[in-house]
Amino acid sequence: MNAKENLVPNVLAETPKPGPEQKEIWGSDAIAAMLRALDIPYLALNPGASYRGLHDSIVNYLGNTHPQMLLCLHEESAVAIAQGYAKATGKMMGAVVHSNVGLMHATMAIFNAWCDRVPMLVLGATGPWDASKRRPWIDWIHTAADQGALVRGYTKWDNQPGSVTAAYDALLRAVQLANTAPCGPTYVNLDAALQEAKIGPLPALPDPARFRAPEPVMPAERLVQQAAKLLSEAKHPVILAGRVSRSEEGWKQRVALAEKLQARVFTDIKIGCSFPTDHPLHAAPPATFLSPDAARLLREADVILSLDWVDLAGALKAAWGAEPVSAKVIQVSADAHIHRGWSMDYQGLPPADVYLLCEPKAAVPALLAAVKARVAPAPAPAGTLPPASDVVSLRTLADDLNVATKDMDVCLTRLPLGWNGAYRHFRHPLDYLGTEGGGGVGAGPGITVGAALALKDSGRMPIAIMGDGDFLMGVTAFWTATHYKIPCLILVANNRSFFNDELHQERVAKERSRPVENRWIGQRIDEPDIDLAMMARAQGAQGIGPVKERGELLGAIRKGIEAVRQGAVCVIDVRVAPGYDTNVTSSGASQKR
Ligand SMILES: Cc1ncc(C[n+]2csc(CCOP(=O)(O)OP(=O)(O)O)c2C)c(N)n1
Ligand SMILES: [Mg+2]
Repeated sequence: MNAKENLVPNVLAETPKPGPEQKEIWGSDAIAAMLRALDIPYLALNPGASYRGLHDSIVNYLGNTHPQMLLCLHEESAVAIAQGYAKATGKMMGAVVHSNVGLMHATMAIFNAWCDRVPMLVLGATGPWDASKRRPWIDWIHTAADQGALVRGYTKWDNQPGSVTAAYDALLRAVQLANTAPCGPTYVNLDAALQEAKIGPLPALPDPARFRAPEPVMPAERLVQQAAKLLSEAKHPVILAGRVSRSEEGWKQRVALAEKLQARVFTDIKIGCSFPTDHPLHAAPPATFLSPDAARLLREADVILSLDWVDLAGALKAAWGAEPVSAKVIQVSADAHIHRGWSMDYQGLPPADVYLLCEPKAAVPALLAAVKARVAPAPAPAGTLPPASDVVSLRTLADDLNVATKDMDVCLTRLPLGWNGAYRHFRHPLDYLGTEGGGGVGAGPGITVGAALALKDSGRMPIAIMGDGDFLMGVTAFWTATHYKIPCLILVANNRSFFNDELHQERVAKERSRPVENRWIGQRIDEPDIDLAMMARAQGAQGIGPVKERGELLGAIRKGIEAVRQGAVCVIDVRVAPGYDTNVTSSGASQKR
């Protein structure tokens, strides 16, 4: 390929030796050329014979750059890395998974990416579809009729192209659809025979600029006016700031809209931060479920503006229960375009008195211009926390992290289940990226590595705080970070348990008058106690801990930050006491996930 192209630099010198000049090319060379034309920067992958053709083309035809391969030890990590990258940038990268078995490993992570509405290109492969070309045994077990059915319930589109030019089209469409709001993963399954066919000269590549995702759809002026009138005349307007982009401009526009309306703003810990949590109009610490206090505040609203709130019906139910919702509801969301039969991640059906079927980024500037300024201020009560103690807990971990990162730009790539939204403020759209979307434990490591890849050399330090269960399920993702020199800091809130589910067992035991003290059985990760720092060191990362004393915690975090500044991946095993802050529990964090 043309060496003068403006290529994404290879993040590690995994640069292949050049081979002899070749006149003939192969099907997978053309597919690789199309991936470069589509500007896919990286392909996170675990290898497999079903795509050995494409693998060769990325290495020997493209020179392993733009896209560059990122080797992963598990397909679930490959997809989670692509998710983390998209969470931090809003842009897609690719993941490649081996025919059926690799895709089977990838499914949970694809589901998470779907629920999180991130753009992603997943490439797969199948043993030759033409049975006469199959090698005995292995190609047969790696060929499935309708492989895309494995992921069709949680991908936006899938296809198995039958020729190189059809593959061009499939990739163009897959990228366009994945990037069209609501964003999501798409799956293209590349027949091994198609990849390995000699095709002669490269078929002309289409110009991807002509197949881009559309610009955001603008809301109808009449609806903007209706919504603006409701908001301007409201006594207690509320904004539910939900799924929005990481753009600074969008952040400022939301702040301006809230201030012009003097509207209370709620945010959601399930998704990336959407509004400054220390703003006087911010209503309540972000949480997974509305706390009873937050629900009471929401109930005071007479007009609610939902900016693609993940579970609007659930929030209204928390506030109004079975009673009719007395507030007028303005729904701003394009999400209905992705609502289908298999997955119910679309949540309950909310009422909408005015429905703007568009993204918040299209509606907010229009509303900002159309609303009249309200004067009545609506100061919000600050979130309250129980007093800190000398025990190492999530709370003290948060306190010491806040001290250690004062004046630093940090991106929290992961937070554990028991996190209380009042522990730390978010003041910039990249301060916090939200959760995995689909409730799939084990996503934290991969998402962190993907986000850290996106933030490399940005001056903003990626820091994850994750449960030990989450860490252990996805731990080998950190090898990809050490191998490709992607610095990040991981604080494991290690309560040596799948603790969330201990709370469930406690609840069931109480309900059935059975011994609550048995709640740990089948939940506790103990005897042997796992040395998490050693699991980090085993993969070339730095490992600190176990940190058991409060007095050691701040120093350990500072040491970790310094290591990451020097380019390391660093894991700190923090032995937190089991237990969540009461207002997290009462806000429902212990409900079924
Ligand atoms: C793949 C998957 N398996 C099981 C669960 C059920 N589950 C929800 S939370 C949780 C515990 C997670 O443990 P950890 O990350 O250590 O956090 P902790 O509960 O201890 O705060 C489990 C097992 C899940 N959500 N996803
Ligand atoms: Mg745990």
